Amino acid sequence: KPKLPVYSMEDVAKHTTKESGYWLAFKDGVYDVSSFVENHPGGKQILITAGKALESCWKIFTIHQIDHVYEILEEYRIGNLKEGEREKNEQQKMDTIDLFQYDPERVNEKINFIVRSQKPYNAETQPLMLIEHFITPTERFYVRNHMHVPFINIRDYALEVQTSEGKKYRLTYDELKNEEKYSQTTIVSALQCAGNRRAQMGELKPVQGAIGNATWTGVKLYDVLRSFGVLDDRSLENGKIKHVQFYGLDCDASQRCYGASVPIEKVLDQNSEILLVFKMNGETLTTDHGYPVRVLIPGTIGARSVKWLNKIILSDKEASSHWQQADYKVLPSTVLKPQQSDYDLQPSIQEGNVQSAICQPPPSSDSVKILSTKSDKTNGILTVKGYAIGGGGRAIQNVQISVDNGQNWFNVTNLEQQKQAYMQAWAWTLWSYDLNLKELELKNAPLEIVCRAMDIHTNTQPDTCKELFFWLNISRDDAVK
Ligand code: MTE
Ligand code: MO
Repeated sequence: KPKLPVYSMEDVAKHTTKESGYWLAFKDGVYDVSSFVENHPGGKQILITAGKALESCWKIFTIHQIDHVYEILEEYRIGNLKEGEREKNEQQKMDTIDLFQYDPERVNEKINFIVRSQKPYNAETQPLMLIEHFITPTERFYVRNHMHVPFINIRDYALEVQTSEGKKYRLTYDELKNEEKYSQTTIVSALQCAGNRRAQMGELKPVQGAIGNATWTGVKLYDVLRSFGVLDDRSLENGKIKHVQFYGLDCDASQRCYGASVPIEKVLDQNSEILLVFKMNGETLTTDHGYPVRVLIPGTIGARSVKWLNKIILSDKEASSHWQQADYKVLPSTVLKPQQSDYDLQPSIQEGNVQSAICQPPPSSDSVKILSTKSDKTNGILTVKGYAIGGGGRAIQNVQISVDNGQNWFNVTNLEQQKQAYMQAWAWTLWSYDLNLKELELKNAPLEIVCRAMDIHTNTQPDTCKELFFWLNISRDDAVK
């Protein structure tokens, strides 16, 4: 034991900021790791432990990493831990660690977000608010986090690109935004969780989700990969690159990080407009939406648009993550007790399907039920509003509504759509229809209002979302909560 000042855990706990220095305790030592954190990009992970004892973080750092850290630590020793505190730390284990300490403060809760869970944070926009704006304001845009928000020091941030041969390249935030290096693209695109229309599907199985439509600015993934020369014809031809994997900085206790992948064909397709995004609605990405950089894969389910992007890996395999391998798959409804092999047989969901929903009046389930129209204050006019979106850039061709739960249909003529190129209709369609209840002579009859949409390839929605989402696996989400 070196001759050094003696500190208590109370002293250690006071050093959790840049100003006071980052201290931590381990075994019988006290360490000031400030300069380690400043100088080593990988060192930032250790900040989770600032003011704490490493022992209480066993679950975050694997034993291997602890050993590694221990070797480096001795250089940063500033003191000895007070008698008896070491034993207490060893008993304490996980209690003091809050993985969610870097989650941002959230103001949107004040504007009536529906918060499905706090840790991890999952919130969605109320239906009535959703259709108020064609471009969803960022503070109203749904947030879907599977884990905690990671700690990011922008000065250390660099995106890693790994080739199929394992060769690694790095790209800093400034390089990515340098317009002399990469030209920037801005698109309007909806982002939709595969579990959108959660309430409806929730009747079958509780899934979370939501949708929003925003402006995204970034550089084309294709351009970035090309700039590193990693998409050479030889690797493409010999099948070494079949998928592009993305991993976030949000990782669980065993350092398994959120990840997803898309087929290489999608990335090579010049129409696909996959972006490495750093701006949303004209502003720097917010923490919850993936600051500093996220992927946006327009027309594809939200799960593939990885936030807090850390690594891009070119591979002959899909991402190894749970979210690619088991979550976000649709099994045939005939599978009653799904086994892993059932998931293995099914492809991961990529492009979205045709989708539409009623937001006004607020839906109770798949439909809007109005039991009596007798005492309505609408002068006989009931305005029904909602959104529609096609997957893979396929524009919405028409939307229809029915007041008798799908027996008779009216064509919705009032569609708000953005002009977008063929197969690049990433934005949603907002629609509204004035139902003339008097004309319909339905004054006393209960109404069951439903909607449906068709895309330009005449794909339509199934009658209910039952078939489609019955086996959308959500086991991981349950486990996290
Ligand atoms: N990326 C990371 N790193 N971690 C996540 O939990 N969630 C995904 C995707 N990207 C997620 C992620 C899912 S399921 C969706 S629907 C979208 O991000 C949600 O994006 P948003 O929170 O910006 O609306
Ligand atoms: Mo999602």
